[in-house]
Amino acid sequence: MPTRRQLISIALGGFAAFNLAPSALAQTKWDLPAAYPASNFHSENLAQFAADVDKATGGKLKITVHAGASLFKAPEIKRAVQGGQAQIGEILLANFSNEWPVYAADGLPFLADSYDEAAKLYKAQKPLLEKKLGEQGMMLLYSVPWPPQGIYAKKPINSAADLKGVKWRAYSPSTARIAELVGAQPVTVQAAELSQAMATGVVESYMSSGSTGYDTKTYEHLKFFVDTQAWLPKNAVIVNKGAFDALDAATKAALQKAGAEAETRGWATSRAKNTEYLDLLKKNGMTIAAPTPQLKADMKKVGETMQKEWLNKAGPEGKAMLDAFLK
Ligand code: PCA
Repeated sequence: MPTRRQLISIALGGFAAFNLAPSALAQTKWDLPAAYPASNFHSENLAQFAADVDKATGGKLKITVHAGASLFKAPEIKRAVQGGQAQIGEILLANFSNEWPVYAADGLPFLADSYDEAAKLYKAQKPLLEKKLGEQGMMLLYSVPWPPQGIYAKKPINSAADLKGVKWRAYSPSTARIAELVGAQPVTVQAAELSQAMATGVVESYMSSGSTGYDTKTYEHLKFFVDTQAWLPKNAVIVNKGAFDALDAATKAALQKAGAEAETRGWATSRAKNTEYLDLLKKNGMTIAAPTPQLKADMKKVGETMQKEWLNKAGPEGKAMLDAFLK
């Protein structure tokens, strides 16, 4: 006859074995497609986020970051997450303005043109982003801005007239619209193909951050950067809701905590690296200039036109968001 103590230990042993087996098997693997190179600060932040999740869940949730548009091209990532081909992904919100203008509120020139303004805009935009993504079967995990956008060109740009007829790379509907308004020739090229497009002469000008200028070695092709600080578009990390719901409570909490930390870290890094990138461009032979008063006035007009157009498309929902931001 086993003693009472032995019985308890058998029972506990059985319980432990029963409990261990499924949790040892329960490793979940997620793919995270991202559009920018592994060395980009957004991608580095994603790598840190994935490592944090791994650590916090004791290896239960493994997220593989596929940087450089290696799994899906930038405009395809949102649909991939929505359809569950990827459980989580990083998108550029401004890419989706044709789907829903509010996604691209941060892509409007001179609406929010500093980190503080961008944070304020995010606050007004966030509840709407969460609602819309929710309706589409997804969740917003976090969002981080690119550094402020300036103009890369082959020659000094002193006014909008200097951009007439210039081959202009757009990454979003709004950057294409800017080209139309200044009389440049827009061609949509995502960051992953930008170096190639400059090398072959398809692109001789574009607007983006110092970050993308540095990532793509723009200094090898274009020598001028006008630091217009026109807007700060955001990347967003989105999650498929079904994939999230399949996680246990502790894993869900770990994911959300790591996401919140990645957001705080990302904003700080973006801010800190902005001047670093401009210094690196200078070191590599680029001329960095502040916009002339004429260019400023011209671009301000472009911004006003685009805000009007945006409001017409965004409707009452967009107006309410804008009012909340401007308050
Ligand atoms: N870099 C991305 C989007 C905004 C930015 O700064 C790009 O140029 O594609």
